[in-house]
Amino acid sequence: MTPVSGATREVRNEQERDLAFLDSAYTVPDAEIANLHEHGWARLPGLLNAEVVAELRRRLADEPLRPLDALGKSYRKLGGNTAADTDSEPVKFLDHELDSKHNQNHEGMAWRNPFFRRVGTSRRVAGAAVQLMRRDRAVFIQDISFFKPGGGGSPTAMHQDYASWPFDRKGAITIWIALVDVSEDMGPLAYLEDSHREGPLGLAGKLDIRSTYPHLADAKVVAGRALKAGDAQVHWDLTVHGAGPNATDVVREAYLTRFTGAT
Ligand SMILES: O=C(O)CCC(=O)C(=O)O
Repeated sequence: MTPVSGATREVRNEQERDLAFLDSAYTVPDAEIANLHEHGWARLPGLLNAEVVAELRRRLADEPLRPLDALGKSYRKLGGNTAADTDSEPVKFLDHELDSKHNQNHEGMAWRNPFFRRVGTSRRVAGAAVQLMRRDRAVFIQDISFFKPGGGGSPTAMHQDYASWPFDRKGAITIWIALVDVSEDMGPLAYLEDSHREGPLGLAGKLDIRSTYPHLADAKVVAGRALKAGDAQVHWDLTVHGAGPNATDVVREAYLTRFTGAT
């Protein structure tokens, strides 16, 4: 057994005290629960405190980034002809490999690292999830980060999560937690209101799903407002969501946890 010095023990005790916040309850306002069920999204201001946010950022910095070849090919159309127009340039698509400003992710930390598991399954975070889902129990699926680079980080195209993480039933939620103060020009997460009432719309990649389903062009874009570090937003697996570009020089850091229903 490795001996632990008094100073080391003191630092550990300090960290434990900071993380004890994770054992505190977060009471989700009824209006936010109702908004999730009626309109597909909710706000959780102050879900995490500064100490937990700082520890998440510190630990994420030690985690490997998800490799590019783990990402689905993406299909934002860059230009070229249409299928009917064979004389002009062939159609070209932008994929993650060609987009130096794409979102960067760390994935599945809680499956291998007890610190992230503690956050994801904490009373604070998982307790909020069950209130939001109006369930007694929920199953923690995974955690993932979304870091949007500064200096023109690419937008996140409007999409549903369901196609990327399909289950035998709908009804999973994502809790998207800001790890830095996010201004409106950094690409905070936005939603198409009421879009959770759509069925599964399929994989969108980098293509805005509204271009495949033109009726969604009329849907109201909601949220997408400034957030403080530790504030969170929530959406269903069928809620269409995306984010604008990051026009600032600061990386837009977000940490996400997903939960699905348990019978
Ligand atoms: O943070 C982003 O830009 C995208 C996040 C996302 O797609 C999600 O929350 O499922």
